[in-house]
Amino acid sequence: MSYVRRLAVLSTTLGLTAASLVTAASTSTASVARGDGSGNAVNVFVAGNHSINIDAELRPGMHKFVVRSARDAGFQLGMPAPGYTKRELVRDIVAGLNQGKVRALKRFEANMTLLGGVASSADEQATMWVNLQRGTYWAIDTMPARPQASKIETIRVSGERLGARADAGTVIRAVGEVDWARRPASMPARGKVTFRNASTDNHFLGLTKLAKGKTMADFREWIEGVAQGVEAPPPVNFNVGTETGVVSPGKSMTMRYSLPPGNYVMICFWPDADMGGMPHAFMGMYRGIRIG
Ligand SMILES: [Cu+2]
Repeated sequence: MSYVRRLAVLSTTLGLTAASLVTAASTSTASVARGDGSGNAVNVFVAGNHSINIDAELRPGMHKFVVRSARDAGFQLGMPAPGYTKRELVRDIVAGLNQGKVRALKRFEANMTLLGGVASSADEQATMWVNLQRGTYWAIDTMPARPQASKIETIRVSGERLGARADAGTVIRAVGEVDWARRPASMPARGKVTFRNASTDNHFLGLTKLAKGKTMADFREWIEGVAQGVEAPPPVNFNVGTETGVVSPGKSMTMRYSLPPGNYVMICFWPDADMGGMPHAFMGMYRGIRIG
């Protein structure tokens, strides 16, 4: 299950109470980085038992991660703070993200710099580009609700910087605390999308398709209701869409995507530690975007 679906399910079943919705009011400009669009290819395989096969040594610079998996997987890259252990990470994921314990969520966010990720399946590989600085990183499959420390792979990034760059494609930015930049209003049905987190909180970019005949007004009504504990069928199809992994403030990632044309909702369900774990979507972190 993807982040969007898992966190949407979690959000709508926990019966979290919502504060009033915040309206996005910010501007941005889309930009495209120059480059050959390739990057240095790193092949990743996520096994059925969630262990990750990836180069343990990489050089700094732009890397293209080609992720294949034996089944549905959520490849995520992060950089741990010095002293933070994989066991602590697992404990904080279980308590913070799955059980909604705010102290664990805060510990997780204080100790992990998140560099993004991609969802893949047995039928469909995923491709992402991330610019890595020197340091120690962890790669994890976020699919299991209870990950194992032994399945988290360590990657050391050192040595001379590689020169490669990558095309950014469509650039989507998170701004403020829990806002999407107002532009772009549309993006192609396939290509590359860069999620740039220019905000102060962790976020992921979820794109989910509005059901036939449904509008953003329907979506707003639904999510405001859900935030108040009102159960109703969503006006979106959570099975049609895509999402990035989680990206920390000041970081960005790029991924390849291909989606059926239509009207989509850009959304983030990441829990807000300062709001008792309330999903960002309940705080207004959604807006419409035309795809195709
Ligand atoms: Cu968010």
